[in-house]
Amino acid sequence: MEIKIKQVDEVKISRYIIKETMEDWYQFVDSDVVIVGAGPSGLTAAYYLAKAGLRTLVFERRLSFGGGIGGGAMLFHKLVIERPADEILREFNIRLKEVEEGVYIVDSAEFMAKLATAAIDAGAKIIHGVTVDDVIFREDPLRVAGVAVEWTATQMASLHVDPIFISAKAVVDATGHDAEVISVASRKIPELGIVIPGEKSAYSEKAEELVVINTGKVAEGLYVTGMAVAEVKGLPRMGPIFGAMVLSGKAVAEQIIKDLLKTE
Ligand code: 48H
Ligand code: FE2
Repeated sequence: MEIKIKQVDEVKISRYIIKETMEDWYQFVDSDVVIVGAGPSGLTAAYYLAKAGLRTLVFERRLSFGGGIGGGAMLFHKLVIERPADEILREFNIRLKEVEEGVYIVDSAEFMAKLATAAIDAGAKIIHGVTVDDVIFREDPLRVAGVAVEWTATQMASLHVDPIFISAKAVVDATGHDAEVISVASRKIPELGIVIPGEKSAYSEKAEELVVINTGKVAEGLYVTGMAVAEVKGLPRMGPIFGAMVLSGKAVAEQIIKDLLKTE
């Protein structure tokens, strides 16, 4: 079989990549929404926000999608989902096995891949290998107005490199257990009055609903979703049941859409 492969030299390869990358950064430096973390809550939020037409940028520290989804439960590659979160997963064509009425098992690789695909297809931009290590704030009125970002690799090498800034009308902390963005905001902007009680031990039946109910705005321009909600609001953890993560992602998106697009 004869294969005729188009020839592209190294200079062209480099130029195309540099130009296209910089065009993305140039465009997204002024975003509607910045989501920090591409775990289940962040990706679900990204899907609904992008679908609503908001310019949505996701920064993910690692070179992968899905946050805690990939590790499954103690590396067992299955997770539990409960009603009504199954409706969201069905929207992404993720297959569910019903093990009792309203309780489902999902395959972790399928969950990660299809959730990321849904967010990207809806129009969200996801950039890997970037860590958010600070926020931008403004006074009158006091608000969070964006984030400071750095290459994860630069951070790992402990190099003294200043960040660049991305402005956003809404910043979403979807960083999981450590609530990294809200933690830095509470420490460096005490005027925001954010006190972080920390996550409590496991109480699955209660934790799922509490996380969803407590999802939302923590300060002007600053929102919380997913496990970060438990950390910021002092709620129990739930273990490898992920319904609340996607429901929380959807809830934060709905709140932001309402706030930014002034819809009901
Ligand atoms: C860029 C960052 C930064 C940063 C972190 O941990 P995640 O999966 O978060 P959630 O809240 O969507 O889902 C939580 C779930 O995975 C979980 O742990 C559950 C349900 N636990 C229950 C229990 O009892 O333990 O994803 C967060 C993502 C990760 O991919 C991080 O790499 C990323 O955010 N991230 N990215 N800048 N500063 N901090
Ligand atoms: Fe966890």
